[in-house]
Parts: sequence; C-alpha cells; structure tokens
Amino acid sequence: MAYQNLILEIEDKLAVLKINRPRALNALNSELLGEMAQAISELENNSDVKAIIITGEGNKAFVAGADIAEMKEMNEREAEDFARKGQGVFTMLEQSAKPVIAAVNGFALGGGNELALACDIRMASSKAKFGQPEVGLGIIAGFGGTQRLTKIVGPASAKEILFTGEMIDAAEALRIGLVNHVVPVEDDLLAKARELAEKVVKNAPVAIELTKKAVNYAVTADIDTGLEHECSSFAKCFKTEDQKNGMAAFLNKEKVVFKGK
Ligand code: CO8
Repeated sequence: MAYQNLILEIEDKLAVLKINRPRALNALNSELLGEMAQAISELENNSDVKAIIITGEGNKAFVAGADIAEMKEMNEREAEDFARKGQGVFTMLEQSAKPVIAAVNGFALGGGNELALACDIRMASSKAKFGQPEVGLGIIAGFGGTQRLTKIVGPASAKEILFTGEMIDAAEALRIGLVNHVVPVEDDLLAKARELAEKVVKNAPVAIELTKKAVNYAVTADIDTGLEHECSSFAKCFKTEDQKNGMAAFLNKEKVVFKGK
C-alpha cells in the first residue's frame, strides 16, 4: 500500500522502511505512527520478508523525535493517548517475528532514539547523534525510552542521557552499548545494514523468530523461567523441516536452503 510518510522497499527477502518526513527531520506525528503500524503489519504478513531495516530519509536525521508542533497543545489525556500510540507501534516492532535492524543515519533524538531502541540491532553512521532531550521541553521520554534505554545501557548511563538531555555521538553510543556498530560516514550505511541482515536471513527463519522471542524473554524473566522458555523453544525447532534439512545437509556436507517451516 502507498504511504505518505514512509517509503517501503522490498527486495531479496529484505524490507527497507524509511521514515519520510525530511522537512521536519522525520519527526513522528500521529499520522506517521498510524502508517508505521500498518507497514509493520503488512511486513509481518508478507512471508517473503525475512528481515526489516529501518532508516531515515534524507541526509540529516534518522528521526529527530516526536512532533513537537503536534504535542505543544496536547492536554493530559491526549498526551497519554499519543504516548500509548507510539509505545504500541514500537512494541509491534519489538515483538515482530522478523529481525529488525535500525540503520541510524543522523539525529536519533527522543522518539527517534526510542524507535532505534525497539529494534533488535542498531547500526549507526559515524555522524549519528543520539539523545533524549525531553526534559528540556518540560516532558519525559514517552515512547519507551525510560524502560528500553535502561535495559540496554544500564540505569547509570540511561539516567545521564535522560537527565541532561544532551546528545552523545556515535562513538560514545558504541562505548555504552547503545549501538552494535558504527559505520564511517564515507561508507554506505544501508549497504552495511543489508550485509548484516543477509547474514541473519540465510539462517532458519523459525529458529531466528524463536531466538528473538527467547532473548526478549531474558530481559524480564528470572533465569529458571527463561531457561524453561528456551527448552520449549528448542524442542519446537524439532517439529520443523528446516531442522531436519539443516542437520542432514551438514552431515552430507551439502548447502541447505531453508523453507521457513
Ligand atoms: N518535531 C517537530 N519539528 C521538528 C522536530 C521535532 N521533533 N525536529 C526538527 N523539526 C523541524 C524544525 O522545527 C525545522 O522546521 P522548520 O524548517 O519549519 O523551521 C526543521 O525540522 C529543521 O530543524 P532545525 O532547523 O531545528 O534543524 P537544525 O539542524 O538547526 O537542528 C536538531 C537539528 C538539533 C535535531 C533540532 O531540530 C532539534 O533539536 N530538534 C528537536 C529534537 C527534540 O527535542 N526531540 C525530542 C522531541 S520530544 C519526543 O520525542 C518525546 C517522545 C515521547 C512522546 C510522548 C508523547 C506524550
């Protein structure tokens, strides 16, 4: 389907979803969030798509936050609805069966950083800048930042970023574990993200999906419950053709093509 604020390209098992409001540095408004929810559902239901890359259109921003012009006149009820909407969309990404890679090509601020945090893996251009500037606007992070940032970088780094509202550069983001990789600005970030995605999608899709769920589970579960979850997910793999074919191919020294079932 056609989107006003997104560009969706699907090629060779990979979907690239570009946030496309460059005149407002890709700031997230309600309309855009609604379109994102539709696009994520569309990708979830497309069995040809095995991984999703999210990036920002234009050469300046990944996403410079939620739309301040839209938020300015909100009352308490409207603000809560808006926060729930953004949180809901980002949770869809986090819970998607498909791996999601953020290719952070510029400013990732406020809701933009929160979008990156909801992705499974973050790859940044060396010119990317990250931050949660909400406190300088008189609000707090509302699209999951207080929760996911804390789980990813730990409470001390999270509090410094959330309290100061200051931006950190890509090198610092790498140092604190906010991003997995930094790509020099002269290199093609999207090509590097595709390379990484290809390393993932060559593997068995059901195994990737179950791994994503199990790792997400580890973030909140105690170790015993988590290990039990891992056991039952491991066992589920043995109901798939991909497990039979993958192991047979290894023993026969052949190359396997996984079917996703
Ligand atoms: N919302 C709306 N418009 C924006 C936003 C934004 N977040 N960011 C940039 N824009 C617009 C600017 O207003 C400007 O528009 P115009 O050309 O019409 O004046 C255009 O984009 C270009 O921006 P600048 O001229 O400011 O570009 P600079 O290169 O000078 O600066 C910055 C780039 C540093 C990124 C700067 O634009 C900036 O600081 N942006 C705001 C960053 C910010 O504070 N983000 C956090 C927003 S709050 C948030 O995300 C909360 C999420 C949870 C919400 C919960 C709901 C209740």
